[in-house]
Amino acid sequence: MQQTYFMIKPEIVREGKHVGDILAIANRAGFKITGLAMRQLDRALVEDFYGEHRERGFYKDLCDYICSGPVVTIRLERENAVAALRALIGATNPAEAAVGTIRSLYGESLSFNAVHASANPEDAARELKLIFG
Ligand code: FUP
Repeated sequence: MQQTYFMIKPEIVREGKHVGDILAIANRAGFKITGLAMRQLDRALVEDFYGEHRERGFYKDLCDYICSGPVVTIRLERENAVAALRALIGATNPAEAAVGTIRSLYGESLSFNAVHASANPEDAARELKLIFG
């Protein structure tokens, strides 16, 4: 069994209509939810979380956006969880995400793409530690 970090981003939480649908998609794909909380993340934590993007032009806007309201933080467990969840959410840009993926269903744009999932097992371990301690 492998664990990964999944996060439902502020615009979806603010709208309040699709959080359950997104969790159900994960459950139907065989993921077990082993941690779940709706949280307003601290700015410093978010800057650390997205630290690999610190030098990129979109970093400040990305941090502003993730801090703009509560997110749903989720720990998921499954065999091959990291790769399986990345496949389930689809490409970073919803316009390029495969039909039926979470970002194709609920993402608005590259900047507002509904959800986050850890990119690799090292990131999963780091992100789970940051968020769940
Ligand atoms: P992903 O791993 O799919 O979440 O994508 P990245 O780590 O490359 O990017 C992290 C977040 O930055 C994305 F979810 C969206 C945002 N982003 C932008 O806003 N603009 C860009 O050009 C690239 C990424």
